[in-house]
Amino acid sequence: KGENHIGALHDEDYKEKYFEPLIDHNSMVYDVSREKESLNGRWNFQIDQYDTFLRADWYSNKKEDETGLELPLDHDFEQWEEINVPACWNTESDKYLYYEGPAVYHKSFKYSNYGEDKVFLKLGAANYDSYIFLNQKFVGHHQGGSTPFMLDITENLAKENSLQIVADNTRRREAVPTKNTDWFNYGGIYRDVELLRLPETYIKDFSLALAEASYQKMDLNLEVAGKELNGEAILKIPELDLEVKTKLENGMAELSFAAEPELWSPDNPKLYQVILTYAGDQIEEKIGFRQIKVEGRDIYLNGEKIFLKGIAAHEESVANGKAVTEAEVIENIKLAKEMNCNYIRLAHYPHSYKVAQIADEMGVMLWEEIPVYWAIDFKNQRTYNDAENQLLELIKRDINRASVIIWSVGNENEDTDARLNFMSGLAKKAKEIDPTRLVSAACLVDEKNNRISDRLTDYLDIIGQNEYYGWYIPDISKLIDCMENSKPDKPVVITEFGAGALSGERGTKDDLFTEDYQLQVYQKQTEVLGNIEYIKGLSPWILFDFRCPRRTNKYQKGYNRKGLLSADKNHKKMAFYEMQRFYSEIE
Ligand code: GCB
Repeated sequence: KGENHIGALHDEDYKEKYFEPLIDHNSMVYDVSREKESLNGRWNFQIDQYDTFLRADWYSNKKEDETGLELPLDHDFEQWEEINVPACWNTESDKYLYYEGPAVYHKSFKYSNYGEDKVFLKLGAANYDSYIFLNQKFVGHHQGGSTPFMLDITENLAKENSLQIVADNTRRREAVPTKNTDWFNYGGIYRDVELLRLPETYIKDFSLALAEASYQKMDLNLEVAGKELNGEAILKIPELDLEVKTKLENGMAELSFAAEPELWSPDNPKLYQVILTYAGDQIEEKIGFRQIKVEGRDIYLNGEKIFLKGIAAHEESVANGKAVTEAEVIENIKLAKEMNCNYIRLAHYPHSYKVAQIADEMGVMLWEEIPVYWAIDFKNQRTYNDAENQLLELIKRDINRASVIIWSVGNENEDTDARLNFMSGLAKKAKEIDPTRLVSAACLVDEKNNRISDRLTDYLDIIGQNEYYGWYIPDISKLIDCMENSKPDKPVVITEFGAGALSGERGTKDDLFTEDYQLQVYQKQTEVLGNIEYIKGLSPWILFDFRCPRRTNKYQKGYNRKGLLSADKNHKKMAFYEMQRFYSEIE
């Protein structure tokens, strides 16, 4: 904009005016198994509390006025301190632990063309708003703190490149999630930053899954972009001796063909190497095939009734905050398996793409969720658009992961008309885009009538039900009444129950925040829930303790202590073994 170099803009709408439009799911290129170049590493970093980078055009890096006289710049990208990318700034230095707001990242990189036609910049995730500037130009703004996004930077690239990203984790009323949540608001670019080079014509998107209600047929959906939109695509699955061809029309193709793969399940996480070729472009990826469906009050995996033996988990580690490593993901899945789980609820926002990839390999089913959490601004159309975009970015990312069986459109929202409209819209969207999975949401108990009842459940395949009998509702005998008062016409998965316990803290069965109290709640919960016919799964709250500024008593000290393990995962609480026992005995 350039009209005000000191950034004393009198117009507080500067973001909407100058830093739109938004980058959305339409700009994503399916990239899970594609080779990319990493821009991870050390970046220059500066907290920018007053948003001066955006207000005062720091990105233009204008060093002289029109007459050639030197301007007094308030920034010096190359001289700023260095920080790791990906990482949460909170865990990088104590001085950033509680910082919320804009911060600027700077990186220089070289580029030369190797014959590619297009180059995309990809961010795995940055919380919550990201503003991207390349070589003194604004190139895009993305909203949403946990989903990946891409932008075509082909036209902006030079031999020597100067890249700045403003990551702003300010909590906002109209955002998704909104201001108030029960987890820690980490900041920064906390997943990979990468470059993707593509040929003139490239595969933009594809999904491959068993056709509805069939074990002998697969459906391929394919979208290509670029110059050649009417050519022929070839799909090979060498292990099945399979090769099929399909002709594209205007860049799109849908194909059904005969194929009888061995089925993916937690006990047999079979994956096939799939090779998709179009024009000069090729994708090779490991994909599993399975059927998940609901009939009456049952959930079927590959035609067999299943019980979801689960546990809920946040994406967090003491060392890395939300920037969890592959080793930490593997450790979490191993812990769940040790508890005899076949399923994990990834609460309350999209976790790293690594989780679904590793879950495919290790054999565990997943619930994936978007952060439509608590009191969202349900009447706001922009909020809806943001939520839907996060949902679509997540679905596009994980569409070919057999481990993902459920899309959740939110958690614990009051049953109002505006909320029903908003969340049923999301549920319908998920069904429309992806008929191969189930849709759910974690609902609240109707406390007045003490029963399971929520208008949203009409739009869900599985009723996700949170309940805290024995904790927020101390009288645990009400749990039986609640279950008996309810007549759900669908399977119910108890998406949360739990109790807080400081690791190692002992006491009587009545002493809150002790492991003994927590154990007792788990014993009573499993005793009741194990005998309710319509309950087809559990994911107690939660695998390990997690940081949360709302929790300040002497046991909590900034942590939610409902974990079955301590936050450092070094200590298993007694209730861990109760769940382990319960799951080992369930058919
Ligand atoms: C809930 C929320 C979860 C909280 C939990 C608690 O119902 O879904 O995000 O952390 O309760 O501990 O209160």
